[in-house]
Amino acid sequence: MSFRFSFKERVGLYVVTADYLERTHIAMAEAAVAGGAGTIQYREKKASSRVMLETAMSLRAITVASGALLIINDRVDIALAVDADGVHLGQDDMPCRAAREVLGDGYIIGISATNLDEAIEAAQDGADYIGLGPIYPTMSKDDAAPAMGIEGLVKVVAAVSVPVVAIGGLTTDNIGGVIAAGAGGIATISAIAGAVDMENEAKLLNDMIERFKKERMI
Ligand code: TZP
Ligand code: MG
Repeated sequence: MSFRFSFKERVGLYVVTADYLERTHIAMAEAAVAGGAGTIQYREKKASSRVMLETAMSLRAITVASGALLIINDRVDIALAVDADGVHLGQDDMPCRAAREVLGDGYIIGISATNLDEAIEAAQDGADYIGLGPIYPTMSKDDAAPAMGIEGLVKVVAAVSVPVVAIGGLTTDNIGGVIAAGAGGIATISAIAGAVDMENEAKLLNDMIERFKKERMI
């Protein structure tokens, strides 16, 4: 049985794992949770369902041991099979309302949006959070939409009441502005996969996110 954790409280640093820059899903997730990441998303576009299931089971063990949330990209069935905390669905995946029918209220459903209209629609359809991006240009997604910048993020934050998890080109150099603009979480592939020491980078990012969120409340 899954529980509906408070995504808003726990999203924090949201690390999206990928076979990218010679990193593996498992290595990224282990380093990320050791560095304090609150959420791990398993994002795999090529592996067979069987391999996905095995990897997702390992990620479930890593996230349960650390108290991080596990979100499965694209695949509602894999999320159910490993008792993940939720799914992350894009504009071409199972629609939010259909996923809710399958999963019920006990699972987190995140929806990708690349603009204001998609974000508003996702929130109206019952998404628990919006994955918004790319904020800045990214190298890790071939078909990424044009970067929207902080202006695009500000508009979405003002229009929806669910947390907005920003993604795309986010690093220690720019997350201050992204959190100040109202992002509820910071999602990244490259900042972790591209780091020499992934755990240390996760810790740096996580500490910054916590500090910037506190400053935002003042
Ligand atoms: N969606 C928008 S950008 C992106 C996804 C999945 C890739 C992640 O961005 P980055 O720049 O590697 O952190
Ligand atoms: Mg998808």
